[in-house]
Amino acid sequence: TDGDFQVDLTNCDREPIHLLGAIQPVGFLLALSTDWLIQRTSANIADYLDHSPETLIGNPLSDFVDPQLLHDLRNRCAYLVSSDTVERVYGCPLRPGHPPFDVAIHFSGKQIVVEGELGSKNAGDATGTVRWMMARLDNQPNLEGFYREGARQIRALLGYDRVMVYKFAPDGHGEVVAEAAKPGIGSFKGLHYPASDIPVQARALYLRNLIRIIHDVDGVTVPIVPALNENKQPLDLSLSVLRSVSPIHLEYLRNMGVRASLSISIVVDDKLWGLFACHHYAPLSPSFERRSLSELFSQMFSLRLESRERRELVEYERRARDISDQLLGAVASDETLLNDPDWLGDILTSAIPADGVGVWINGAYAFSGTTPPTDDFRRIIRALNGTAAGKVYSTDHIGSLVDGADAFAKEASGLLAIPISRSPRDYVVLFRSEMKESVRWAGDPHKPIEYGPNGPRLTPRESFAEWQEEVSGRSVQFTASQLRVAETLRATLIEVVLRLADEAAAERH
Ligand code: BLA
Repeated sequence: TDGDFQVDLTNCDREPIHLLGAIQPVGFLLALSTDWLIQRTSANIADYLDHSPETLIGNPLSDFVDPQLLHDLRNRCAYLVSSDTVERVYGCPLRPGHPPFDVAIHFSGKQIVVEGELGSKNAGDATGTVRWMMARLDNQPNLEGFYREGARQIRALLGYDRVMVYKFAPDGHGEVVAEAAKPGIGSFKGLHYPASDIPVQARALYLRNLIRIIHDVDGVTVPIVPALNENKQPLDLSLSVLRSVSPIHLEYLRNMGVRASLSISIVVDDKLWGLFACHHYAPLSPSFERRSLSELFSQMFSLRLESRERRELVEYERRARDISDQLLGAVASDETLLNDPDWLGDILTSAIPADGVGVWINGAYAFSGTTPPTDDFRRIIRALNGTAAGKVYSTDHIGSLVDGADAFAKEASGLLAIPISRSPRDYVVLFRSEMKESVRWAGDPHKPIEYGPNGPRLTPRESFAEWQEEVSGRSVQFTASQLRVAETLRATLIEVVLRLADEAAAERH
């Protein structure tokens, strides 16, 4: 059963991170029936309600809290419209004369889950804050500035030492594309991390629950009692705001020297585009209200990102059409250009980033940039002839197309082939080098490594070694939009080739 599951480094993807049965020690949790009878509590509940779990369980919540709070909570329940909503009440004392608390409420199955933490000073003019944050974002002329401003705004709001914008690639690995950090702590910008650093069930959860906080990686977690209900089920903590996190992940953060973290999902087109990832080198607990503001900001950031990315794509494809017109125009006035792989390579890679270009026309070949050896190029061409005719073909793993691709993987691991005639087929092929050659990583090989109780795999350097395995023989993928551009270029090149063939035929007669 889930309760017996032992997590280790080989089964990360199966750790039931929503069923760990504990919260972080900065607040309390109550699980109630829909008629507001207490069914479970966090073991520390006496610190908040002056009564032990044994006294509370089975009794109505109304016996133990301020009627005003109960009233507010009942009201909020009406707003729990979807199963993934969490409602919030700020600054409400648990009992008259006690300090104010911030309280979250959501449904977990048929139970009402109430979580509270000591409230803090009101965050001020919340709408004004978000409006100002959005104005700063919208002022940014390009995506790079937009990411950077997003990181800065989150850092200004929450006060973490380091705030990163972490973007997922289609294969699930990620890159730090922007960063705002306290001076003197170095930079992670531009670094890549393996997909396995954030396992699949965590990614799935982060689509439902947009924000998570780790107040202190060394905090002693508080169990929820009873752990199992009468049906032997643990409490599903997917939407909990105090949920304790995987010991494996805590070890990872400790090995990075991080003491507290927070991350907020960036969701574009219903997919997890990336995260705002925040690190602090001491325990840190931004108020619930500020966390909620940062969540709202991230949702607006995501919407803006969606429209910016769409605009950027339109612009990119428009530029690519210009390039294709240029190509047509240039060859029309000087047909020998088509036999010049350097010229062709330059113009094609200005539209589609690649490390090398190979041209195969009428059994003759030419190269520019970093490409596989000639014999391998011939083998690749033969294999390409077995793919669908008249279509652009791409792969990030040439090894799946021909045998023995390991030998030249470093130079060429991925390709995009543009067929430019019918039969026999001629091709222009763009090559991409192996990803592990072309991206950067932090693990400093000169620093001594210290292993934690969960072993070396969780240090950045060892994690990188693992990642090198995962991406061995693979290039950065060609995107859908790059494939569309390649189709445009194919149509242009075919037009050129056909025209040249016609002219050659005319000359012969
Ligand atoms: C979760 N891993 C995470 C999270 C991040 C990362 C951001 C989200 C939780 C959080 O906010 O801290 C990874 N953090 C990174 C990366 C950077 C960073 C890449 O700052 C780069 C700068 N992790 C492993 C392995 C396992 C693993 C091998 O490396 C599994 C055995 C597990 N990571 C793991 C789990 C979670 C996680 C289980 C979910 C934690 C939770 O939400 O409960």
